[in-house]
Amino acid sequence: MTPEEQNFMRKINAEEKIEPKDWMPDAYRKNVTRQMSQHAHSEVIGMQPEGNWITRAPSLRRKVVLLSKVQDEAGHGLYLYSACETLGISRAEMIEALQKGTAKYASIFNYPTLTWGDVGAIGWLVDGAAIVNQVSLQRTSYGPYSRGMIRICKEESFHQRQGYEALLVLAQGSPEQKQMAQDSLNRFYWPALMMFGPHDSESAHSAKSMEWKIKRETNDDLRQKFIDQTVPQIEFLGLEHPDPAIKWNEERGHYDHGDIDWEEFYSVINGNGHCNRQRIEHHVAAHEEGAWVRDAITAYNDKKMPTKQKTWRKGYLI
Ligand code: BYC
Repeated sequence: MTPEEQNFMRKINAEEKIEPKDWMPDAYRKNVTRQMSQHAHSEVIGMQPEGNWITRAPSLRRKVVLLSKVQDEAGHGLYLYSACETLGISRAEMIEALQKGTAKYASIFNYPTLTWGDVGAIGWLVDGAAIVNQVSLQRTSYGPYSRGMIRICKEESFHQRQGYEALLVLAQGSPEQKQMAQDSLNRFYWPALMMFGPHDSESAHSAKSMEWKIKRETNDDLRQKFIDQTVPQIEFLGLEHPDPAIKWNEERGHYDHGDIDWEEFYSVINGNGHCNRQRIEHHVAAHEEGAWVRDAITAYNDKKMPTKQKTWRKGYLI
């Protein structure tokens, strides 16, 4: 190992954060950029399924809560894009990769939101799964990512609670409302488990990401945590568990569970989910509609800032 590599590994082993100006292996930079930019894309694309219900929220209170949550997701995307830019990639490049399909976003957002119950299920299950993952990522080795996660987790816990509460009201309502809650649980439970990624044995990036402490817990370990915490939540709602194989295993101290449909997972991440095309088309349209805002910011910046400080490219501060 070169002295630079030795110092990098010393920091990783000593739980010191890697900061933007520190030396880091190219493969580390590439891997954190990949994960963090895809995380940012997930936050931004993730606004669409819930945004679909803002105009149809069942009460003013629900509408205000949902608006606030969706705005939070935009904020999470912005923190993460900014944190990712510290690695030397511009926001324009990240967005181009998303729109061209070379960068992924969480598979869950390619499922449609058919009923109001789905909005509750997203808050409860999708944000709930995201929290399990992101609490672990608070200890990621890249400083800006770790600090971003600490802030994001605080907001996510409100998201999870509002979703669970919305489903609780449905589950305690009329038989039709309870059925709506059950149907949303049935459709979102398995895709929520897929959010943790493939099995560890199939995960291309896990070994290196664990060694470099980019990831602190493996896909399967985090998924198991989520499965375990969800069982009593389903019981409290008085709903049926969508997995008939779910069973407490005294010896393991965890729930055993049925198999995930990995064919479905790979089909969705390869672009063939219900909504993949719609999500990207919508993002492209919104991005084009917003071009005048970026142009206006660039023009304002050109006018106001001394030449030396001008660090804008294609409408983004870099
Ligand atoms: N969906 O080697 P692996 C939110 C890809 S948003 C799509 O295990 P890794 C919210 C993976 O990228 C919060 N793709 O990868 C927002 C890789 O492909 P590439 C979202 C997936 O990175 C709005 C390949 O499969 N949270 O909460 O070690 C409203 C091999 O996988 C998925 C995050 O983004 C998937 N589910 O581990 C509501 C967390 N799984 O890049 C809520 C941050 C895997 O080689 N990300 N792939 O083309 C992570 O923790 C990790 O990236 C993952 C995957 C655990 C997801």
